[in-house]
Amino acid sequence: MKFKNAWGMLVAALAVAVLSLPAMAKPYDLSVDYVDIDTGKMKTTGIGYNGSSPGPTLRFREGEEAEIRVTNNLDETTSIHWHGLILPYQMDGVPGISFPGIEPGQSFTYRFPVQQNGTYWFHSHSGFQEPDGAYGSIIIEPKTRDPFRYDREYVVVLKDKHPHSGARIMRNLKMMPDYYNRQQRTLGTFIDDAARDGLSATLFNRKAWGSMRMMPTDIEDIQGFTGLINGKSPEQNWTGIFKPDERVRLRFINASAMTYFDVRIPGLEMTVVQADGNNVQPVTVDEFRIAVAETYDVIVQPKEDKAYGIMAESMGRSGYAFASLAPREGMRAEMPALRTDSPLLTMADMGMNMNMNMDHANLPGMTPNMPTKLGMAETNTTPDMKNMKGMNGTGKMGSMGDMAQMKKMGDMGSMGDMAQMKKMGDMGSMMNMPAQGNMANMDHGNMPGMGNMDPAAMNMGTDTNSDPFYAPGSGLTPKAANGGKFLSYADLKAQKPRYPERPAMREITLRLTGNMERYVWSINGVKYEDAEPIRLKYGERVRFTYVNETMMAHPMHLHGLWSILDNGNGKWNPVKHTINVNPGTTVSFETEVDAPGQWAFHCHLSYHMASGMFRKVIVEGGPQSAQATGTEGS
Ligand SMILES: [Cu+2]
Repeated sequence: MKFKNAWGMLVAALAVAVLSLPAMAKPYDLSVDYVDIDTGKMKTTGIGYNGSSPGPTLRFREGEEAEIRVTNNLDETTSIHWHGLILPYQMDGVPGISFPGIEPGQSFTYRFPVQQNGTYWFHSHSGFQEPDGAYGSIIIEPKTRDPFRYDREYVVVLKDKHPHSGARIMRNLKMMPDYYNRQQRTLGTFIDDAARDGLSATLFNRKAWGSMRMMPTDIEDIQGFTGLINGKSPEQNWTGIFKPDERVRLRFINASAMTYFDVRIPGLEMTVVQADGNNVQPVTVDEFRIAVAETYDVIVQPKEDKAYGIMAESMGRSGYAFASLAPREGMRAEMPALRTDSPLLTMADMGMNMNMNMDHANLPGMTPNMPTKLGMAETNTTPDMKNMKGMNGTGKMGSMGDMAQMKKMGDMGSMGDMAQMKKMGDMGSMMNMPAQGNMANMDHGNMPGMGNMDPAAMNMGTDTNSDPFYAPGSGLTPKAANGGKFLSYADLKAQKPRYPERPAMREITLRLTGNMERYVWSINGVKYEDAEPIRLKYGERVRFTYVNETMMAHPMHLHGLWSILDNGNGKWNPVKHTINVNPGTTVSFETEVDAPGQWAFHCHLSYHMASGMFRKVIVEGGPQSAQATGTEGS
């Protein structure tokens, strides 16, 4: 009897022990290898996992203990960061912050408890291995059921594969920041703009861009890539199979180095159920924009026995990825026409607002008499313009880096000499100018005429901006291709709040800054190597506010701690790992400082991160066992 009792107790104790011990996940072995990347048109050597790029999809279940052994077959140091996973900082995979990295020929075993569920991804945090192909996906099954139904699922990983290696791209950008920006505006577009917006507005715009040393097309600083879905180019047509009426969960991951994609599936609505691994209250959209490093899970229900296209155009329209959802293998969806309405940055994206006082004195070529709308004559004169070499003979009006060149533009606008105008491809006749006398009168020295400018001509407030996460009048504000619903950050509401709501104890403002001329990207004007770490205290709640002073969107990623995006939904504010901050906007998030150690915090655009838009965050205090020890790295 006594024995039986003791035995019973032992069994019970064992059961408790077993229950409280996390189950071991199937251990993974990942080798980091040089791999061939073949997109059909482009064959390059890149970096991948287990012999391929992208690497495999790793599957875990919430509550398990993950074990992943990584073996470095490269001839340089490597690392893997588990993007969006909450884990001990020593397992976070950032060389110099979490650990020293994995030397060639060496292995490192990552072990961590899996404390969450959803769609995530992993990538190298060393050099430019990630743009070179070192990325893969992670699916974590929830402990209990998901609050939505689906019959099958696919990971859909987006990538902007460039023929140049990441290291080469970085060198070229440092030498010439517009090296890969091929959508240079030309004299032809200048004429078009003048016709549409008025010459004065166009001149003003060009001058302003010139002085910022940017172009209104600087939406994507790396063009010339091939968009990949699950490693396949549009021609290679990755295909996900479905049976009509099935609910298909698509786990979109943007593993791009630099590219935001606008994603749609013509003929299907998409119900967004998760963002950055956290379930959100379902919202049905026609299209969504996915910033670099973000994930969105959507559910679609194709009903017809036909192929549907997954279309992902880059935000700047310089590239695209395409794949099919089809009832059978070998089917290819019809690809929709590429949108040619390449967005142009506006004054709003410079953080300028037309209501602000601008420096009028320096604006060349405008007078109160200047008509703001020069009626454009029939377009058949346009081809002539293509032959124009540009005012200064460079044939590169578009690059317009400096004021000297701008002056010449101003001269063109003022055009006291109509003969010169004639030489320039007969602009006079193209531009239906009311009277040549008006032109002759123009005085470019001073500019009292700004007040007369038609704001609409400046792309300011022309369309009703329904997305509060873009500057009013921004050229980047997306529109759905079918005129329907485009997802906004404002639509994201947490399915279940992860943290109780409480006020933040302090606020840290981070200005996102850059100098495009030298291709330096920074935070508060200071690049990583010159910056002090940001210090947080374990247990506090901190509000971070980004002020984007650059004209590019930056996907900001804080490691180790969740970013609770303040999108005005209070306790339902969505919880993310990557927060996109558009040009000319201010975005806040709060974080519960619940993970001790030291963490990376950076823009996820590879070349912005590498050129200084990066900070180390040190969480002071917290459980002794997990405290930060090293001061390695800056
Ligand atoms: Cu950036």
